Amino acid sequence: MKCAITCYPTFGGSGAVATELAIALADRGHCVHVVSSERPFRLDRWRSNLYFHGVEPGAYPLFRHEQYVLPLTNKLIALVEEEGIEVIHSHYAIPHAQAAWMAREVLREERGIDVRLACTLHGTDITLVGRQHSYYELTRFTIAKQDLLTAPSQFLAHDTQQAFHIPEQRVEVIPNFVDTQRFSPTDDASEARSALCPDDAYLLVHVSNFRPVKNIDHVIKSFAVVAGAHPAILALVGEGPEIERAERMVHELGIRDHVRFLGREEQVQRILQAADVMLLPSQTESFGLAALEAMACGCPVLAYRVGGLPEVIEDGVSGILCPYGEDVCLGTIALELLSDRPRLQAMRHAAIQRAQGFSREKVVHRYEQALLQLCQQ
Ligand code: GMT
Repeated sequence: MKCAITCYPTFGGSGAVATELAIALADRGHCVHVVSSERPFRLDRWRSNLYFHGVEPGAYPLFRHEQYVLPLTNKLIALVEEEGIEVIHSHYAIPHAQAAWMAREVLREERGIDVRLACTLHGTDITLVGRQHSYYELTRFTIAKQDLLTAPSQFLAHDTQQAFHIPEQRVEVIPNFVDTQRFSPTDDASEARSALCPDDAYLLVHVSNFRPVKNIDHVIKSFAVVAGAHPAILALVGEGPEIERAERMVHELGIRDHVRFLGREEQVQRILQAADVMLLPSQTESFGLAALEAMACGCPVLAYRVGGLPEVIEDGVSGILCPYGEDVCLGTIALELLSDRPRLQAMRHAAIQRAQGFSREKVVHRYEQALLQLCQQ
């Protein structure tokens, strides 16, 4: 199969899934072209049948804003023509699914080429951005035009059907996946741990792109409950618009010395392996790839019971899910868990076990079958 995968390159789950899928499909012998504005952060392993194509945003003095969708569409048209691409797989509907649809229309009408379209919906393309008035109609139209639609959870599939009036069963649920070799527990996390916190302290971690949906203030408030009762360090991994607010907040709460801002981290598994628990009190998560990666490293996740998280975390077994908005409660629960080492240990094992069910091998096989079937139609 010859396929183009288009995605966001930035630190975030959709880019991570798209890139890991591209690498895994290339390993299965398919020819894969990744198309994005920059090289995606996880595209760090090369194969002879794996290519990256950067899209240069079009700038011209007359344009008030740089153009991305039009150069992306042109790039897709050229790739299909020149490389014989059979399927364009868009990740995150906006604007990738729109660009793919426009490319197909041009190719059909002018070149007689019928490229297949697949789109994996990831989360806020459906739950937030796509619902906005300025995006809704085109998002609805272009997702309906895809030959294959996938979502990483039942929650997002259902939400898509409801919000965009897509017939039931049109959205196939293919969960996100984790590379269980890279994200695995280790007996020797002492180096990473001692670099981050003193011996007797609890190490909590939060990984995200620091957008409002991640409720960073809830992360900090629940951490403050733990730090008020026991030596503890919070490692904040990632970058995004809420970072400054987080910095102000830890200063105001007097916990500046307990919080480490680590920024964007390519080797995030080292921190996850060293951490005791992850805090992920998001407003919503279609799936929570960051949670799955933490679990695979033996780091149980404490989150709110929202979105697709209950499909990943089994409450009380491989992590803990709290009612939405109860940040202090989340902090108290974290403290109780951290002070009960046998329970924490059991939860670590259960988290590792649970993550095995979302292994790359299992899930990529499902994508591969779905895409191959599409090419044969
Ligand atoms: O939809 C987003 O907010 C962006 C996206 C990303 O690129 O980080 O995150 C979503 O996609 C991930 C991969 O499928 C999921 O694991 C995240 O749960 C999801 N984020 C939200 O739903 C907020």
